Amino acid sequence: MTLTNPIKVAVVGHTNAGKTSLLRTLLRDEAFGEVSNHAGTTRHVEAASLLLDGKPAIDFVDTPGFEDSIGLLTTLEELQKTEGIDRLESLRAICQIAHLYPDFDQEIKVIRQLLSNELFFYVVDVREPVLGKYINELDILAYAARPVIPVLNFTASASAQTKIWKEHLAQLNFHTQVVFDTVAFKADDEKRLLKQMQTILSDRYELLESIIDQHEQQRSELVESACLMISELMVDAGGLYIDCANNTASIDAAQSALQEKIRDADTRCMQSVLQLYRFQLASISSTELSIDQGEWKLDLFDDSNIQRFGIAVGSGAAKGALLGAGFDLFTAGMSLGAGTATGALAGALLQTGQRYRHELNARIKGYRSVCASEPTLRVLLLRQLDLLNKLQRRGHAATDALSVESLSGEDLPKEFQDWIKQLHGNPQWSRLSKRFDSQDESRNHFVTEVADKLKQKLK
Ligand SMILES: Nc1nc2c(ncn2[C@@H]2O[C@H](COP(=O)(O)OP(=O)(O)OP(=O)(O)O)[C@@H](O)[C@H]2O)c(=O)[nH]1
Ligand SMILES: [Mg+2]
Repeated sequence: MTLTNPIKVAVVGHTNAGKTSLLRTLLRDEAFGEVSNHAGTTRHVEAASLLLDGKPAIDFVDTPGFEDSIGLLTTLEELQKTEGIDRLESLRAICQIAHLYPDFDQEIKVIRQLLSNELFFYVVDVREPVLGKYINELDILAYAARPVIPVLNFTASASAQTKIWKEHLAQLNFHTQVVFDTVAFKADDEKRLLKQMQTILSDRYELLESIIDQHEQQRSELVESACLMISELMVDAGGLYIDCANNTASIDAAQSALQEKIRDADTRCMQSVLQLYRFQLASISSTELSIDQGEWKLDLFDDSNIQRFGIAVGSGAAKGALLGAGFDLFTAGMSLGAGTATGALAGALLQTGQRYRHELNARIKGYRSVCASEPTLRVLLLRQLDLLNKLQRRGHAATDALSVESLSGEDLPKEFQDWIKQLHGNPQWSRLSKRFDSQDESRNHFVTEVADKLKQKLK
């Protein structure tokens, strides 16, 4: 591709329409500018570039919102009459004598951008009726005689009047409009916006095509990397055994150690996935959240998690008291002793004895081993997958709570049960374990296979 200057785009519109939010989403940057529900949040022009191969490809400017377009239009018309100048010249004139119009301080900042950019995105809050002030804003944009793409924002809202806006805009000759909810992100909408730019800026076709390609490539790389991270987590958590002596204190200590290691790995994975998708941990915060400041709100080993995720309690271990504790306990001998978990232990042993024969045989009689139970691993995987699904659809302008929902076990690949068997049979695959064997190549093969299946499961 030959080197070209970046495309210069000004994002304009009524105050509070979501201009800064649009840029946050397009730039994948939650920290860009300031976003708030109050009118007049952006007081100054702010620039940022969308990069292609590390170089600026589109230079965006965010602008303050129009507040008094009716007054501004009247003033511009007066200037045209008194000075005998045309519409474009009246825009230049008002910038030169800006000090005479302190009330239009914000609007004149916008006009300066109208004069120095090659394309405008006009952001519309489609929850609003098509009022005269918006038509006036479009009139002022037309003075600059540059192309405009109306961007219909808030389209995912229940009160969106998208159709009415489209009809009105078409009547005003704006036939190339795009729907783009900055919070409920859809990759196709973003692509459509870039395609519209291609039709309008035909000499920028190649550059825009490269941006579209880059977006697609990045998107598939992100999914690939995130699925690998989640797969690694499952292998690390599922293959981890902690040995302990056959007494309550020792078993308790082993359970705590197991929980801590798996919890940490789970949190680290969640944080890595958030970072991969460029969501800041600190920005995701609320007391109601499932994720707060990069921490899961609901503990993986919390009973209610298993219920929330609607997991069928089927296995012998799961039926017993061990379900709540989120781990399975194995013993080489049948001298289980009296304890709250006795029934479950017996169930676990009877059903899993075959599966873990190798493991069990390796135990010295009287010693035990704890590992994460199948329901726990199910929750672990479902939560991570649900988060990933949500991040794929989350615009970087989103400020709402990020939470995982109850999913049914059906959302996991059908191979899940078999994976757990393999993991429990291969403790040397877990990087959390003392038995980890970095030379075991079958681990990589397994991780890739799981990641591929997880990718297919994504919605
Ligand atoms: N639900 C939802 N909220 C949005 C969307 N776009 C913006 N918002 C919210 O609307 C409010 C205004 O968004 P901003 O991006 O600050 O709007 P702006 O046009 O830059 O506003 P000014 O700078 O004041 O002119 C904020 O509370 C945003 O979180 C959207 O598509 N959906
Ligand atoms: Mg703003």
